[in-house]
Amino acid sequence: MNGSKEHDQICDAIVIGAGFAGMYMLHVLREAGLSAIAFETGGDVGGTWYWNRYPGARCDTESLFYSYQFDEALQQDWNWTERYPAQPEILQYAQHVAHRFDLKRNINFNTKVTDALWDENAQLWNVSTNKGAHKRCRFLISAVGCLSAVNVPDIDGLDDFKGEYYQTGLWPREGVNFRDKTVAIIGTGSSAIQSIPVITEQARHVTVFQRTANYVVPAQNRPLDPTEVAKIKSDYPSLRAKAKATYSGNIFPTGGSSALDVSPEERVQEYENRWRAGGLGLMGAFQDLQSNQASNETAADFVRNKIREIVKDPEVARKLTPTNTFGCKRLCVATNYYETYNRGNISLIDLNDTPIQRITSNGVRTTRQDHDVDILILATGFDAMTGALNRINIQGTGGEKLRDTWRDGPVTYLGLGVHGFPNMFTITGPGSPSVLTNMIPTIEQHVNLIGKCLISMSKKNASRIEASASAQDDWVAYNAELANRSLRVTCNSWYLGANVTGKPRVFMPFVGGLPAYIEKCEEIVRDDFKGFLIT
Ligand code: NA7
Repeated sequence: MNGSKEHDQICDAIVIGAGFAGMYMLHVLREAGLSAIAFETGGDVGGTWYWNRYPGARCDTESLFYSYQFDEALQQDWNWTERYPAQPEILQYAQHVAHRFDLKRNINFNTKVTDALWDENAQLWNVSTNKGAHKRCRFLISAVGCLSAVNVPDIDGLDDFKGEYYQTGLWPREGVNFRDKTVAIIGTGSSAIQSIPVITEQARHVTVFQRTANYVVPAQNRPLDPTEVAKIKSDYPSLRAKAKATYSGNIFPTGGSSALDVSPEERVQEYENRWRAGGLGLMGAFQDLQSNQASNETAADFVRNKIREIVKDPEVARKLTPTNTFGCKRLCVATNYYETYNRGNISLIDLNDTPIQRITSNGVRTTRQDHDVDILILATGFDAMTGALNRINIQGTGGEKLRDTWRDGPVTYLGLGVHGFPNMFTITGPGSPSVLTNMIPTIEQHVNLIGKCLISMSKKNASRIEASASAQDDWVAYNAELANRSLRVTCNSWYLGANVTGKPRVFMPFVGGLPAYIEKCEEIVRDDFKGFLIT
């Protein structure tokens, strides 16, 4: 669609982003009879899955649950082929949803929102884009995603490299040919860990530059069996409800209360069962793994032993063995990650022993040697949770900039609204469970709440909503208190912003679990959106 044609029209809502959050938000707004458009930087729908096309990219949540549940016919009709969906299949699903609900007619693709300025007199947001469009709307809804602003680390000489250069989070649509090539990969988070086994199968040699060893569990991915799928689909409502009642919105069996309550043999058997089952379920083996360091150590040791069993070269196994708290950084789920280090065409450089000095025109120079390569890949993650919003010039009442309000870390009420930024909602914003949960159901919960709020406002003829300063302060303090009780604050994770130079160290997602969060949201809805000032 052509944004400039509608220059003077005021729409009810502008949605920033057309990933899974933006698409569903558009649908809900339209169903509520509101006029809405979306702006999307990418050339099509899919959000983070549009950009993260690196080899091996796959979701770490099971496909039958990493999907929308708002429309029964949709969830019955769509057929996933594998236990964990690969990136191309997730994009096909996004396309299917966009066509099924005719969403694309309201989405401006290849268009980045640059500014959003609140006009208190008119009670409207003025939104500008890099295409020169200027639009006004009553409500600004951020669906920018938690992991969408790519983090480019401050490594000297990045621009000097003369070979092929890629970032996992901005992977070229046409793909990359690794045949007979030498490759350097910087980073060992989920993106690297998924892509390294696939790239190593194709390339001549791969050199991995690791700053922190991560815990990696096998996905145990497999094609889905039609009988299993039919069984899940016939029981979808109760399985979805069950998932919603768990800490992370996933369907792993709930573990015992403490890893220390059972014998060492029973404990290891529990870990072994979950390792064999595959995926993130190991995190839920016992309920105190993120609150009791001694319990946590038992899970950490279990994975460390697995690494020593799998990796044949003891020195490589040593380097791959994580020393930090298990699950403190996001647990990585992959296929054949540790096994790949038994191949002859891969080397692992521990940056703690030999730091990178600079990137040269030919490759990576560490304090020990030059590693000349044909292809350099940065798998260095994201400016998570706040980066995408802070890169837009968002100004609320009195011209206050969001990035200034968040200078010392993000502050929100429920991760949904920010004091000083009226009529702005942030889907899965910092302060909500978001990245600690299965994202699509969590997105739906937020979008449904925003939809209810707008319908209620329209019934009351209300035009302005803003998170109250006191409700926001209380929520921020509560979140910080819970986070400080968790072992999750003990390492340099992206949850804390620790991966981005200069970013304030604040635990950004709500750590109290999905059930507690949903209960709080339901309470505020019952209480006429308590904590928000509606006028
Ligand atoms: P992550 O998980 O943030 O991983 C980034 C990796 O890059 C991680 O190993 C970092 O080491 C490393 N890194 C970052 N900056 C540097 C520098 N300057 N030098 C060397 N190494 C560096 O991002 P991913 O894209 O893999 O995954 C993000 C999420 O997407 C993931 O958790 C899933 O939820 C999906 P560090 O650990 O900071 O020492």
